[in-house]
Amino acid sequence: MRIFWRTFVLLCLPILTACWHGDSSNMMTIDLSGRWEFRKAGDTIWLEASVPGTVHTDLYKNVLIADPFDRDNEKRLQWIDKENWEYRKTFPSDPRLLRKDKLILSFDGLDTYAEVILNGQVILNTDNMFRSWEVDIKDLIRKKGLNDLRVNFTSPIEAVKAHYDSLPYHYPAANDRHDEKYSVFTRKAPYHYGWDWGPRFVTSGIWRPVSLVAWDNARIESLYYKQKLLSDTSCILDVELEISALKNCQARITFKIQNDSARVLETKQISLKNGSNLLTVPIEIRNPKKWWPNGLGEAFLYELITEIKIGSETLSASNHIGLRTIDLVREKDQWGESFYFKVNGVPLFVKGANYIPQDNFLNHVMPTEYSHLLHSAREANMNMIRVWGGGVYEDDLFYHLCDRMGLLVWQDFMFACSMYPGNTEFLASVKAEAEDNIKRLRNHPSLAIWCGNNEIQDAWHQWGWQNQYTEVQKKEIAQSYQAIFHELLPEMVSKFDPQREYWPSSPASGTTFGQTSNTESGDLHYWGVWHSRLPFETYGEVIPRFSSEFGFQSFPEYKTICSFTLPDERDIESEVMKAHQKHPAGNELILNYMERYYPVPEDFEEFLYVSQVMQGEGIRFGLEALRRSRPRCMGSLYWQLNDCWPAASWSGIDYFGRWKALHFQAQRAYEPLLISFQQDQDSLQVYLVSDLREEIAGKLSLQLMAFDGRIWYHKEMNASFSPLKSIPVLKISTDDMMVGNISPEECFVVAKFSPQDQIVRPGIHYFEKARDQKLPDVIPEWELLEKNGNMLLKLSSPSLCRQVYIRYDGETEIRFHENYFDLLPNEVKIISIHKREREEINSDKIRIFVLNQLSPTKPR
Ligand code: BMA
Repeated sequence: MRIFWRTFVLLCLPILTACWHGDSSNMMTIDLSGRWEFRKAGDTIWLEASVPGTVHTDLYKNVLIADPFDRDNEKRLQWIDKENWEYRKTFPSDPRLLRKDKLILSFDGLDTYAEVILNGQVILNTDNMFRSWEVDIKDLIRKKGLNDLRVNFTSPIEAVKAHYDSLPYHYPAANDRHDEKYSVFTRKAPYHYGWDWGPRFVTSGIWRPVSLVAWDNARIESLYYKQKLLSDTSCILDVELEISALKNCQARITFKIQNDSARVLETKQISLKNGSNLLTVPIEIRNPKKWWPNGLGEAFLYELITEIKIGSETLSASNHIGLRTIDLVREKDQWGESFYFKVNGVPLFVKGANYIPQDNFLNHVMPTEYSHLLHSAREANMNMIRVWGGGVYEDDLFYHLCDRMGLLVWQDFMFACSMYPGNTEFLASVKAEAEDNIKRLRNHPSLAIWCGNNEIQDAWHQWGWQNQYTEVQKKEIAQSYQAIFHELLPEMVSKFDPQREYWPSSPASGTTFGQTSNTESGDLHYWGVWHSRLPFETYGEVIPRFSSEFGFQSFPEYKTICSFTLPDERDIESEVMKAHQKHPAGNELILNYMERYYPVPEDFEEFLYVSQVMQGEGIRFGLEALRRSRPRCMGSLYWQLNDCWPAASWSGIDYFGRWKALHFQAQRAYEPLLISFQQDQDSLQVYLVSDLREEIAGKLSLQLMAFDGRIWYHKEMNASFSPLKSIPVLKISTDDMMVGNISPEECFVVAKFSPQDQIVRPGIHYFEKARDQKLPDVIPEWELLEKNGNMLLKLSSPSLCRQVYIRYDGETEIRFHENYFDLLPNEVKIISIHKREREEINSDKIRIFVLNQLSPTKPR
């Protein structure tokens, strides 16, 4: 487990959350999170517990179990989810609370089957991790002395087992991806039951904060800024408010822009009646500043304050709002039907990745980790993150950071890779879950689209799931699917967030049940590479309209592996390493592809390195192919951005936040201006791909160079990057270039664009796979430099060095600004080093890997 400091989290969170949570001075909130007690049901001794938290993390903190992520401990901890667990806390009655008219106990999240008892009385039963819950406790709270609050969790397995066993048929379990036998009945994060990149820890616990909330007169239950119109001169927002009032009263409502010296936009008198009040107030922002996704402009946010004055009391709420239009454009064209997002009228090529929860134990994810991960996405030129449907609806902080960083969010509802029941109770639970989360997230400008589920439609129609059922059963299961993803969820989106698009399943070719994915319309998950073992080259052949998943695994770096292994377990096939490789064919597939494309090192650390090089270069090839094919394809979300534990996986950033080769490669492939190559039978085409709105003109120079630096061919021409386009600007026959005695295994092409070489990275093309290249037996020369207190690493080499990986083996956690790059002959590269202040870098601890110099490799 990552080390975590609760005090740090507790100190930071209020500061961070206060920025965007509504608050009102007539309201009083007491946080009941923090220290609780827990025990296994039936035990007599109570132990210390933390809220938010889970049973697993509380057991670990009490030293009752070993670190769940260490070695193969996972398999020894499977008993935890078969038990029932009890939590308790006592708290005094604050007299100021008691004086308020209304007093509510509020749970932001309970995982999952909980019975809540206050002072001996059952006040709540829950069955959905994704919901928030409130109970009026005004009459139950003790006027004097301590209150006794208990939350008893039933095992999520035991809670559904009898029901599961009694059914005449079972819902399809997702092939080899996870064991979800019992999960379909439980509205709980699907990945908790194990996935092909994550362990099985079926948690229970109070996973989000608990508080007491008290108020007089009235409370704002929900606030929705519905954008009616946005032009360069005006933005009209309909503010839809839901206010609970405790009596009939007159009030004055005022809207202000905080970041414009609290300028008042609108103020008016309103009447509230006892009970629930719905009202809509239009407001106008003149000469609005628009919100833009990363790469197209500033992600500008207005802080809007809503105040309601009732007598001498004021209710207030603050929200950060971004003004932008976003449309999903699906129009017939020469390739079928388009599928792209238009933001403020500008067609956006989506660049991003799929996001999974950052930990199996969500209380371990610190604000700094959210920030590091999303900053990393932004640094890699991403503009969209897909919150994948097998995890959770993320924390407010996640969306808040996405708003600030210009990262659009593709938001799945939390359903993945299985069919679900459609009985009334289940549908009611999903309905409440959808309402809670849509209302919570709809004001975020980053939120681009709601999507029903991950892969279920394709799975039902194409993965052979139907074979096991009778016609009647098939009909029944399909009807449940229809009810959830084609009726209930779209209805909820159009009711509570009517301006956002709903897409029933990712992938899909249309919005009708049965429109499975294809390359002509909608989005596609392309798993020909990896799951179907097809070559990386197929990334250049299968061009979807929007690629929402494709990926390839690698191992994390050595330091990460050391965090969960003992020295003698550092072997791909050791039991412990296999316990951290969740895809059944994972190791074999990595090896199989490595044999096809790269030298296969015998040495463990070099093997890890080559696995990352292969993933990075393979996916980069795919990313560039998708960008080259703009506007036919308008999106690339690779699988996957991050990890939930230290393991082999498809991620580009590992569990500790360390960038793998893939993240560096994605950063390059996602740059706004890209020089990219397409090799055909006997020619090479150079593409200039631009995501910018203005034309960039200059000179393109192209050289064919031997690995030792000798130039064999040279060409220069005027060329320009056309706004928002991908244009093949040059086509040369390979015969024309490869004159003389040079063979494809010993040369490459480099294309540079001047005078914009500061913003356009040279494009490099190889004719042969690394496996077959005759790389010179060199390693870069390097030295550490210090400039204005910053540490730099200077590297150079007379000959080409392929995939230079600089590793720091010291204690200090440092990051090289660039890594996993090709060093061109005679190039001098200066890399900045990110480290914490005052920490020393020991040059003896720097180690360099290159494909040129691997220790003995496996014979072919
Ligand atoms: C995708 C995802 C996940 C899975 C990944 C790798 O389809 O939706 O279900 O982890 O493939 O197999």
